[in-house]
Amino acid sequence: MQKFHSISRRAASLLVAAFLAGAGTSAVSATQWQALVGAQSADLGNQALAFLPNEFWIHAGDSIRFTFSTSELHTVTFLKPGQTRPPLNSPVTGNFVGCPGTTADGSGFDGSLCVSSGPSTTGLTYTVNFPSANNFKLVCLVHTRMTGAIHVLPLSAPLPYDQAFYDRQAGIDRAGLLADAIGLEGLGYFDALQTAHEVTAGISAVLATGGGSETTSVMRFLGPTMVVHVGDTVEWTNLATPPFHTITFGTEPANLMPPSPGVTLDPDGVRHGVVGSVNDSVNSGFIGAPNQETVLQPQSPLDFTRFRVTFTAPGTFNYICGLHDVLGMKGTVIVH
Ligand SMILES: [Cu+2]
Repeated sequence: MQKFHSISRRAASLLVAAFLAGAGTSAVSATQWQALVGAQSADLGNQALAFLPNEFWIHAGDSIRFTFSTSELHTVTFLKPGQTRPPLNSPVTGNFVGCPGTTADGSGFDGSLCVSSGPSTTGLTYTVNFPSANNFKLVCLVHTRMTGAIHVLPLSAPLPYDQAFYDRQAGIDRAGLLADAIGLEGLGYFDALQTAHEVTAGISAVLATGGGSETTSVMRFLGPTMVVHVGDTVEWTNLATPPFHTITFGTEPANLMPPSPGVTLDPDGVRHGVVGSVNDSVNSGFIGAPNQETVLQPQSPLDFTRFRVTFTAPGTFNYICGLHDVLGMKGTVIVH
């Protein structure tokens, strides 16, 4: 009797131990990590187009909750490896393209099906789960030079960093990118001073971490207040690598990408418009330097980086960047 008691007690304690061990393992896995999407200055003019941080090492079964933090639009997107990057909006409908489309908050990504949020701003979050081990590329469909890397490791692998480390990384990156933007503002202003009647239409710089690229961008028209005479021509130059900007007078067209009818090309290839009344609607189209040279790809054409406007009547002419006026990217030309 005594002996039986001790065997059953030992069996019972072994059972309890096995149960506790089992419970321990499942409790260990599934962590929700936190990341920020973008950062901005108080006046919204300087934007960090970056995932903060833009590299994670996590376990299979974990998830990442992305918190959108800017008035500038961004997406959280995981394309399938090799999937063609879609345009942000359909040139036909103007609607967001995406995977196509968006996927539900909390979707799982394992590389077999694209996962994407819609274009989002401050206050929205988007969570992605990672059920299986692999290394994945994170992109934003609004900004080409804004990427990241998610390393999903098997449960048995130790993780190199904790959330506190990622928060510090995000803070350092955020501060660095916004500080760089202040430096770029000075450069953009200085550049505009080099020639008469010149405005810098945004300036940016692309940087990188081990996880991918990030862009710091000044979403402002920089340069002295533009006061000119009837017949004078003002020139805008976009010093940003992305993003695009526009110079838009009057009514904003539904599709900002092409220049408005009546805009011609100067012999040096620069788009040129004429404004003769405050009721005139003239749009530069997308101005910027998106094309990068890529080995084994056809050489890309020269970019439309500038826009010129001749003013044929006196008045005060307000204009906007049709893409970033929500961030305060606006200007005025006074013509005497
Ligand atoms: Cu973005």
